[in-house]
Amino acid sequence: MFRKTTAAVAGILVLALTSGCGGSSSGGSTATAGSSAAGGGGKAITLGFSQVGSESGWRAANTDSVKSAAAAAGVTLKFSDAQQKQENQIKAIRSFIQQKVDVISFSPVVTTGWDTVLKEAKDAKIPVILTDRSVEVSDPSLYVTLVGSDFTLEGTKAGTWVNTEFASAAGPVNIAELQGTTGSAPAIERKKGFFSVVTDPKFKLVASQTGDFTRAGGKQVMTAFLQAHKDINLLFAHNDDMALGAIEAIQAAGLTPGKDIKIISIDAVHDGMQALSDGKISHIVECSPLLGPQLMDTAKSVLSGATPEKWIKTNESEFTPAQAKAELPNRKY
Ligand code: GYE
Repeated sequence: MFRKTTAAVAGILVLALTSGCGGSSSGGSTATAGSSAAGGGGKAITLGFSQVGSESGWRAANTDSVKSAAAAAGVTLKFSDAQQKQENQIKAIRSFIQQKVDVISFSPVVTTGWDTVLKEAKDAKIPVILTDRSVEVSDPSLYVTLVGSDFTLEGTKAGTWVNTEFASAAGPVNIAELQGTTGSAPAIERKKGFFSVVTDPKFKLVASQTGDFTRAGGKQVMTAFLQAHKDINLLFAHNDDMALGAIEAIQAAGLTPGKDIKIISIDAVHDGMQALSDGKISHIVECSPLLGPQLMDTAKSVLSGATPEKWIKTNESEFTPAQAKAELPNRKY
C-alpha cells in the first residue's frame, strides 16, 4: 500500500521531470530511464525489461508503450534490446539480477530454454512478469504472470475469415504462409489456431516458411514462393510487416495484391492498416502492442504482495478495409 502511494507520487514528479525526453536504446545496450527518487522514504520501483528486438512496427509501438508507461507510473526502467537473440535476453536477465532490480519483465523471443535463468531470478527472490510472449517451463511458478494476447485465438479469427471469404470457392485454394520467428509463441500458436479451423480439403498449404516477422524477410520469402508456385490464391502472414514485404514481392512479380492473391495478416499497425484501407491487404486481425500500462499496474500489485491471474489477456478486434479506413486517422501506432 505504502509503496503504491509512494510510486504514484514519484510518478507525478518523474512525469514532470522527464516529459519530452524519450531516450531510446538499441545495439544490445542497456539504458536507464525514469527516476529512482524515493518520495516520502519509500522505495521506488526498478523494473528490468528485456525486449525481443526491433523487428516490426508492432515491436516499436510496444517499446514506446513500455517506456512511456514506466515514466508515467514513476517506475525506473532498465531497458535492454536483445536483437532477436535468446542469449542476449539471458544475459540481460542475469545482469538485472546482479543489479538487484525489484522486478524483471521480458518478452521471450522463443518459448523454450528459460528454466535455468528463471530459477536464478526466483532464487534471488525477484518476481518475473512475462509480457507479450509465453514460455514453456517445467515449473510454472518460475514466472508470476503473462500480460499479453491470445495468439491461438488470433489464428482462429484469421482462419474463420478465410473460411467465409472462400466459402463459395470450389477449390483448390492454394495457401502460402509466412511464419513468424521460428519457435516463438506467436508463430506456433497463430499457425495452430489458423489450421484448427481451415480444415476443408479444398485448402492446400503449398508453401510455408519463416520470414522472421520482418518486412525484408516477408519480401525475400514471398519472392521465392512466387517463383516456385504460379497459382497462390491466399497469403496468411503471421504479422503485418511480413505482409507488407510480400506485397512488394507480389507487385514485382506483376500481380495485384488483394486481387490476384488475397492477404490476411495479424497486428493492425499503422502501415498494415494503410495497406488494408488501400485494398492490398484483405483483412487484419488485431494484436495490441500497448501493454505498458498493464505491465506497470501488474508490477506494482505484485510488489505489494498481490497474486495476479496467471494470464492477463489483451482485448482486441479485427478490421475490414472499410473499418481500417475509418480507424486510420485515430491510429496512434
Ligand atoms: O505480432 C510481431 C512481432 O510477439 C505479438 O512480434 C508479437 C509479435 C507481433 O514482431 O509483429
